[in-house]
Amino acid sequence: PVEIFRKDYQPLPMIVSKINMDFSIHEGKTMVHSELYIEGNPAVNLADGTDKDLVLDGDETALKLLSITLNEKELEQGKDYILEPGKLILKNPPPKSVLKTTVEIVPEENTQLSGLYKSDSMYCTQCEAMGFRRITYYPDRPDNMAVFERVRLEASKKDYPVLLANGNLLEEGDLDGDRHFAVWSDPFPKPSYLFCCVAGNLGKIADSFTTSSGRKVDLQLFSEPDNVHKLQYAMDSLKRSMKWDEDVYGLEYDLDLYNIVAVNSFNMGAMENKGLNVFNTAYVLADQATATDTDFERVEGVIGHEYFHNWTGNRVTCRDWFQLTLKEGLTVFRDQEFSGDMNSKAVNRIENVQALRARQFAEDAGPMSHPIRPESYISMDNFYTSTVYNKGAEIIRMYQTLLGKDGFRKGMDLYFERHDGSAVTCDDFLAAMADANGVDLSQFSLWYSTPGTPVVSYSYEYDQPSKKFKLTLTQESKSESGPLHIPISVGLLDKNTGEDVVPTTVLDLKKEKQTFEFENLSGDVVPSILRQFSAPVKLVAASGEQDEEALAFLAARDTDGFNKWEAGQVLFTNLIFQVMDGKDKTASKTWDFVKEAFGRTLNDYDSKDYSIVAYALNLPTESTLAELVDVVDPIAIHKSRGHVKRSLAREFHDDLLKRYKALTDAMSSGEFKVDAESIGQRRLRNICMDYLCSIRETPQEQIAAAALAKNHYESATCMTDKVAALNCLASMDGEGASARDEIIKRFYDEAEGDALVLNKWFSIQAMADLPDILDRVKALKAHPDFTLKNPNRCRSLVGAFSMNSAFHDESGAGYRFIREVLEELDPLNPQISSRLAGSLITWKKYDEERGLLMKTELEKLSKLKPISDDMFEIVSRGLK
Ligand code: HT7
Ligand code: ZN
Repeated sequence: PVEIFRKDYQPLPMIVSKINMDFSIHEGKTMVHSELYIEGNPAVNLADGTDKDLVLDGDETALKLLSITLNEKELEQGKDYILEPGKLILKNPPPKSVLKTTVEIVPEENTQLSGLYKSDSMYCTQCEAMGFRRITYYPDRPDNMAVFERVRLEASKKDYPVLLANGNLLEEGDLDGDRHFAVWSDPFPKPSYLFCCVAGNLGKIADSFTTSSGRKVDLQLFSEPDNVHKLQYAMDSLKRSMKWDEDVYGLEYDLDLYNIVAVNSFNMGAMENKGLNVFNTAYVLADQATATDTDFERVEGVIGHEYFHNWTGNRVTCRDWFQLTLKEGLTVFRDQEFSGDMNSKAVNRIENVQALRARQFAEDAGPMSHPIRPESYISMDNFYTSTVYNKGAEIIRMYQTLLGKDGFRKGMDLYFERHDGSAVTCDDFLAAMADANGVDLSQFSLWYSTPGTPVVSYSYEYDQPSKKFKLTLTQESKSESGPLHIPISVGLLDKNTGEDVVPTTVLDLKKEKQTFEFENLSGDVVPSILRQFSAPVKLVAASGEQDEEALAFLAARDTDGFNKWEAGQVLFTNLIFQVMDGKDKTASKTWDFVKEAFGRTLNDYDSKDYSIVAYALNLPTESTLAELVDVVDPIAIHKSRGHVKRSLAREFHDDLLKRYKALTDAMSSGEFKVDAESIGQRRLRNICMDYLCSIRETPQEQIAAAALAKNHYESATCMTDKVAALNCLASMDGEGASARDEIIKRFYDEAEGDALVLNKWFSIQAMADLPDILDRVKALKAHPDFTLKNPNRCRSLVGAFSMNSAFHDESGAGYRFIREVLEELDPLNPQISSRLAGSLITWKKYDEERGLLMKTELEKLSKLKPISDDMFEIVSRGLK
């Protein structure tokens, strides 16, 4: 395996400026004919006489080269061109040449799902990051932007009546026998990773959107015919996204047609191919019977994300793959803002920060830690990470926090003005932001090169005589070029009245240690620091202990929705760790603070922001808790979190039941809606049920819990409630076992083979809290509906189990099981196997015995022969 470095970037001396393609699809064999129009790169001045070779990428394991000509002359291998592993080097072609190649590929055998492959009965492509080289020989890098002038597809009309590619349809027609063809043309120059074509038997829904300048855009969403009725929410989300981008950024869609295709087998969430997005079915299909509220939320977010890429990614793309965050961080930020505007901003922020802490902070604390703009990679597919995406989005959010919304918009306008139609770098983005606002962002640029999560510690004092409040902030990071520029949003609340006496103010923390003074205060205050989570840092008290009285105050009164929630979470966290340390919680002041906050929130019937109430009652997740300790004992975390949950459930049993019943009554007559209020009501009612079902120590309690959850399931009118009930039941044992088994079976039967519902059935069982869970997971792996070939199915069982605390059973059996699965999976789909291997590489975070067991399995994996580059990279980093 070869390591590629950012510092080695060189522009291409020769580029392809135009390409025509012809796909002739036959069962078991597809012929791809390509015509590449080659010219000297105008941006590169080489001295006369210097050889200008054209290096074409081509994966020899996928391509069989049948013919190659240059300007209609057949080429000789060794003389005119050289074939190397992964490359075809064309020796010094004259400028303005036309290279024609014909290759044979076998999509039916493509289990990697990169290039042209078959997902059930449909052919589709996935080219990002380096899939195009598995379709034809080509400079498969994002700085080669070409016009795909004619893309002709030909296939059986009966089996593949729909033929799609990027851009606009030029021609279509019938051919001899059962065959037909379509020719597509995309006027916008694009890199090869945005190429797409699809051939299938598809149903569709169609609609249109009229842009602000009055152009009508046709919108078509395709899926297997049986799923067409689940496409409407995605269509509505697409229209909302188009409107939002016009309203917020003044960005209009540019083609006359926008197509989306849903496919079952897909490695990631979706792909923003120009004018022809491809979506994992899990992120586009949704209806009341099969999708949870979280699924609906995700569909809206991912539809928005891929649509927003049309400008941030497609019109302006990345010069090289090290710049991936240029398009991904920015587009995640845009989709987060869109979702916040469509739903609740506070809920959205809480959910995004929870995800960041659970996944990105964990990644940054392990061997895969890298800056948002990585310095090197072996397999680029391994760098589609939470760091590049989610931390990248936080960096973009910080620009907006520092420059204000108007300043940020000015920067975006200048970015498009300067770079529309080109492939650029993160430095270009930063320069546009700086120049548009006349500010120096050189210190801020360190965020692009600094790995790890910075720690910001705080201390403060109020000086009564001078009525001054002093806040001292200190930063610690892995930056090798001095301190970072960190925006810290702060508000001050009057200690007596709870009023915001100093509204949210952005402090520029630029030095290692800085003191900020607030003057003319009328009395003592409580600071609310890092409001809205204004920077991706860990905030700690310099003294090592947070003032719990202040936290309780903020949990009750902070005007910043995020910090109000956060204060409660810190109290929960403190209590869980006290229990883990064997402290008697009833003797602890923290327990009193937690009880007070929990009871007040639960019994707040005035607030209609049900989701916020629900999140305030929810304990921090096990992965969030794991992030906070130096040595992780997942089983101990699981136990003490469970203990706190049960204690709260017992303490507030009657209140929980009352709230549960009140919500049941309030919701009983309403029709199903996916709006903030309805989602919030379901979320809160399901949390009440979850707490109530956690009380099951005695046989009577087990019977009561099972009855509640079973009744919840039986009266459910939507998937959200069914899943919530099954989640509770799946972990029931003793007297609850028969209800558990009955509902597990019913859920399966009611799924009627629906792939997305079956994924839930697998994952809920894989995450259950049962003593024999590993045997159950092994049995599920042998289930006829299980296959390693479908990434969603694989994630729903194997991925879900790797997040169950039982994965870390001290026998090491969980680790062994994952390693065995990965050995089977790696030859089939390295992108998925290497991702799942992430569950073993964090061994240094665990106690010595566990760590050793994990490391042993990693060592076995490293000896896998053959081993994919993807897996090799993850395992070697994990063993370093
Ligand atoms: N830009 C897309 C990335 C993607 C991808 C990358 C590697 C392998 C398979 C993939 N499928 C999609 C998704 C996005 O961020 O919008
Ligand atoms: Zn993206």
